Amino acid sequence: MNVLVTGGCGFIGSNLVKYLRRARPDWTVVNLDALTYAGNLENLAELEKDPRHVFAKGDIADRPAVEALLKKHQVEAVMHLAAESHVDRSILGPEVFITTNVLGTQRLLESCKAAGVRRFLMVSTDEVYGSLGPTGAFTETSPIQPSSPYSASKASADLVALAYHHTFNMDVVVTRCSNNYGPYQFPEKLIPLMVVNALHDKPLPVYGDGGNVRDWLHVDDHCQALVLALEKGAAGEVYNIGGGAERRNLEIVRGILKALGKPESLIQYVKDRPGHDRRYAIDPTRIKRELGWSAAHTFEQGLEATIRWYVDHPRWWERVMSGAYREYYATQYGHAR
Ligand code: NAD
Ligand code: TDX
Repeated sequence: MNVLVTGGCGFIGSNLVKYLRRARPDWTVVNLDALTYAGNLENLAELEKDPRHVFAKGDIADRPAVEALLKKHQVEAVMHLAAESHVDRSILGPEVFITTNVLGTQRLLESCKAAGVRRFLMVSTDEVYGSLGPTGAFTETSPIQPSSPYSASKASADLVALAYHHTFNMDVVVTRCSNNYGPYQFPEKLIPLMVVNALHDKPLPVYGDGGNVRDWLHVDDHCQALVLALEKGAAGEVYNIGGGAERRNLEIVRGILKALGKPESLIQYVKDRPGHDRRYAIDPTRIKRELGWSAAHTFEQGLEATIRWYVDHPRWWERVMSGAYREYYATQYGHAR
């Protein structure tokens, strides 16, 4: 099968492209990525000579180019991950979130419709459901109540994708997952930011009282769930994906400091994030029962391996944090394909 992955040079996307090459070696993966600050071709350096990974630099919103790409490679299925993904950035500058996540998704859907793509997997987030109190978990029928410009843009995009199913009979499946962690995550998200700061003996900025809860999912478990949803999910349906690992932010930050042998005095409580959701938790009953998915990683082992990965790859995070290198690398490799 020929599959298009959008955002395949980002954190989850690059892990997904590599996962697909391992788990579905006979598939050709076309990777469409605009290489924003969050996209980095170096994440896929090991696939540079792989004929079954085709990189195309481009914007999901560029209808003629995307339609031509889909037709050229006879793409049968799309796994849509390209997005602006960081909540704090959406508070500082919401517009690009609407442009990329909402308009970009709608244009991509149009291109897929025109090119006759058979299935469209929309990768969404549990943040569309808003915030939970101390108990309970999100199910697929929980109300959509996003709090941030980021989550509102993702909610809009996944509703537009479902509307393309109902209105145009497109075969669309939506997944909504909890917080991912693992290698290659840009050091602006909680876990890699805290690891990198701790390694530099810099303060670790904890928002509010550090009591906010996230439900952590290892990126490889997420990738496995995405492939199952693509292959076996029912058209027009939503599947929640959660790792069953609820942790308070402060617990995680303390765990990172302990693993690195750094003092808790590095923790710095800072002004809370505006509109900060208190708690997320996913009820993954549906994907477990209907698609046979379960998480293989325990959080403690996964976190330890992730911390080790950042300790072992300082050149990766130093480079992705330097824009000049990213530009250079794109010129050397990205445009060559
Ligand atoms: P990321 O920010 O690491 O990567 C996003 C990728 O999309 C980058 O490679 C970027 O270059 C690309 N991109 C951005 N705008 C583009 C455009 N207009 N055209 C083409 N490519 C573009 O994001 P991530 O953390 O890997 O998240 C991937 C997807 O999963 C997103 O849709 C996000 O909303 C969703 N998600 C992420 C998490 C998480 O914990 N990271 C949780 C739930 C859902
Ligand atoms: O410096 C920080 N200090 C801090 O206390 C940062 C960056 C975060 N936090 C807190 C805010 C959240 O409660 O840590 C928690 C996790 O924050 P992020 O890593 O920014 O993730 P979150 O806002 O939960 O969103 C993530 O999960 C859902 C992804 O970024 C989204 O793309 C995904 O949809």
